[in-house]
Amino acid sequence: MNNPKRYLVTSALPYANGPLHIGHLAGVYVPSDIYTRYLRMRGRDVVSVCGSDEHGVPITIKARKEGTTPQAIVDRYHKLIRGSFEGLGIHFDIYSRTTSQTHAETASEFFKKLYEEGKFIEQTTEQYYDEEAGTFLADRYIVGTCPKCGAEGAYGDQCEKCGSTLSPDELLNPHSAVSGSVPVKRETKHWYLPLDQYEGFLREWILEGHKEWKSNVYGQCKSWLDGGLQPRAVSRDLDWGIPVPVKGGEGKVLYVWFDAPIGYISFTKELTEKWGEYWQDSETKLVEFIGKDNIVFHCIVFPAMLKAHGGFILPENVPANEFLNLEGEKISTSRNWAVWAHEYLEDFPGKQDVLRYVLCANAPETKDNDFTWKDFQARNNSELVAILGNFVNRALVLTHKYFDGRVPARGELNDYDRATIAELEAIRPSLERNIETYHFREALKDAMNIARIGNKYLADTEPWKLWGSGGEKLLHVEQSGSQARVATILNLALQITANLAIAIEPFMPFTAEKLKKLLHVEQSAPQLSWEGLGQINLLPEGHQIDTPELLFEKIEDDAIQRQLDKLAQSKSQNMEQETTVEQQIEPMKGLITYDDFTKMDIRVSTILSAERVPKTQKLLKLSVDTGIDKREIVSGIAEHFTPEELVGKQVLVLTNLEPRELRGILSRGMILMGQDPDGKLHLLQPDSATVPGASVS
Ligand code: B3M
Ligand code: ZN
Repeated sequence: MNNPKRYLVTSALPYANGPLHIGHLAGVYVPSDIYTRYLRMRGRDVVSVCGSDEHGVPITIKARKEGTTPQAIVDRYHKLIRGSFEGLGIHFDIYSRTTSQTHAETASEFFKKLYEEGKFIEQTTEQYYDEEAGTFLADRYIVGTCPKCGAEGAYGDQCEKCGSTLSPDELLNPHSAVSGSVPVKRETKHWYLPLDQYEGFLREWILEGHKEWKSNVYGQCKSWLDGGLQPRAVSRDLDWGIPVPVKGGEGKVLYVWFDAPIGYISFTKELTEKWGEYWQDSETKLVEFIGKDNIVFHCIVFPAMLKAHGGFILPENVPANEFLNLEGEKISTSRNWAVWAHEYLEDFPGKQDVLRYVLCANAPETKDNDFTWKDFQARNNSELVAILGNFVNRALVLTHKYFDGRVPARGELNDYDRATIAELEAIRPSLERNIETYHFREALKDAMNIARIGNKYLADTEPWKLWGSGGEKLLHVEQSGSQARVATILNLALQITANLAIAIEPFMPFTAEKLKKLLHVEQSAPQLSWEGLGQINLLPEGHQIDTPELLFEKIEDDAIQRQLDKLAQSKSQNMEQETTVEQQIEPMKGLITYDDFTKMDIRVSTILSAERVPKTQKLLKLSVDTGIDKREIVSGIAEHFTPEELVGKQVLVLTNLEPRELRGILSRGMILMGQDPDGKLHLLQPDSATVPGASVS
């Protein structure tokens, strides 16, 4: 879309269940802030919209864990996240939250319209239900053993250990995260958006119409479309969220991924009465900044929702980044393997731009990338300090030294000056093209090249050698020929500095502000608007600049070491947690004789039937074929196994244990089990079918 009338820029709504880390910043918010700052500098009509995503199951899980309410959780993190954005100069025209009234109404209306127009299908399916807690269990609430890697504590939708996507039915030994009990299947009705019906539209719109999208985004869309789209549930059985506003929706809420993207619309409404211009006029260019894990929702699901609703524009582009790792490992909130935005702001006060710079210079634009503290230090010391800071400082200091801090007159230009100016002029088109095509790393290089050009210019022209030894300040008296040349050189150097103040602003707004102060120009000085970029008449002759100050300071090893120590601490805590499990392995019992052992009669037995012992939590009544006889055994394993999953299984039974009466049932024998330190039970089974009665020796 060339020359859109206005821009609408959205940034993925961060979940209000944890703080922001550098992965979020590099993936979504630093790029979107650069983009919108640039558009504003160019005088475009742009609104930038974001807010906290405050619904969804993880928030309720966290609340339960901490013994508090979901509202308390989202209040805490909304505040923390908003503060981090402000601290880092990441500016939105509105930063709202999906618990707002306007949002609830907007999302509710959206759902109702689709419902009334028959855009949903209703389907009743069996879902896990926790009888003890009296609630349906969202996938996240079902935990069990990962069928792929064997890790405990895998969720019904995903194993965090190996990253596999799962469905609750695949989990081994599923149990409820709410009560710990074994869930049962129960019927429940939900509304589905039949994505399959939108496949044609999506294919044409994306695969034909948006070949210019980043290849990671286009590729993911293509593979989703080629894989065939399925109807997707847009409601959930949960008590935290926006109530389903139609008949039969009692006790159900909108699925978080249904309501969250509508937040972009609600928040625009909260921002301006003219929200319709931004969302309903085809001359608006909508750009959605996201991380790669959000691609399907923004490129497939949300557009299908918008299409089903009608009347809204679609995104022109969805520039999604890949992931940022930290010191070679995946960033992980639960393992505290992250650099948290709010901690960075505390540990490195005044250095917001250093982080913005490093995260942009190293942004995971085309592939996953790694953040290391050594690289952070190196980029600060050898790029920001040595290139940008150094050039600006030299230009300002020399101006003070020779011209009392006044911009000297520019005399005749020589060929070298003209070549330098030509290089400077070439920056702007490249920088613009790179930002407008979301190549922010390259764009940042363009901006930094202005400092490189400046450094080289001063190094090659050597004004300090030209001035001569006297060093008197000679603005108003007759200058020697070479001193006039120094005036020209410093005039150009200062113009280049002013160019820098413009070019770095989208990337490093704090530094741009500081630089403008040093140049003694108004923050919104018209000559330093974007249009000034590439010009050499930005600072008039005689203009007084301020006393030089350093823009950046070196970051010493000890500051970096402190950060590395922090990470090392997370790592050892993680290891401790893992080894405490090992340490809980029971010590060996006292020795017994072989005779003691042979007294035990252990047989492979087949479980013939199993049922819960009424009015108990833990007990199952099993009838087993021991080969010797068929008998009943009462076993305290009901919290670990469902009756259905036991029937037909072969297990080991200690058959000559003294019979015992439990709840009026005579239990004859004991099923042998393996038990993990955390109490989890495993059946012990022969590795292939064995005749019942086979003895263990
Ligand atoms: N809350 C962010 C995430 O996946 C998710 C984005 C919603 S954007 C509508 O971390
Ligand atoms: Zn796994």
